[in-house]
Amino acid sequence: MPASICGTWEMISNVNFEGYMIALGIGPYLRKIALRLKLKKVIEQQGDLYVIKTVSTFKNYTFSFKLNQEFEEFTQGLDNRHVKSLVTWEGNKLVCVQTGEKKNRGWTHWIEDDKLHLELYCEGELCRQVFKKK
Ligand code: VL7
Repeated sequence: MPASICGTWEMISNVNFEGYMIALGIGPYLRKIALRLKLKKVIEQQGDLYVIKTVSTFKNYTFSFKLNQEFEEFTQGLDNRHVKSLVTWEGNKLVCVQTGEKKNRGWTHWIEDDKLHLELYCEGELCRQVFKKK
């Protein structure tokens, strides 16, 4: 059983968020605001149903999904795209593939040393975020 990713997590590092946002086509003004944010993750799970909230003082993004089931995701308030998302466990990693206009897009969550890790990737850009439990 993978270590639980549930709970409230606070960002402690954020590498190449800028590159990831550029790959998504986010403009310089929004990027500047976004880069200064200390993001929080609030993750809840009931059986195969997950809710991941990305929370900040600027805006929040909530996203709910069932494991192993492709669904439509609208990245409202982020890059505002419609993608088809599929989330699965691959070993100890929670892996999401986001199929749409942007190639090679998705994210991966896992626990390592009591920290929540997140890799966000899009078209060759990789952003690494680490969160500690609140
Ligand atoms: C991760 C933001 C940049 C627009 C606002 C700044 C950000 C945060 O995909 C994500 O998380 C996954 C995995 O945990 C679950 O949905 C969201 C944030 C990526 C991309 C776009 C800059 C504007 C505000 C809400």
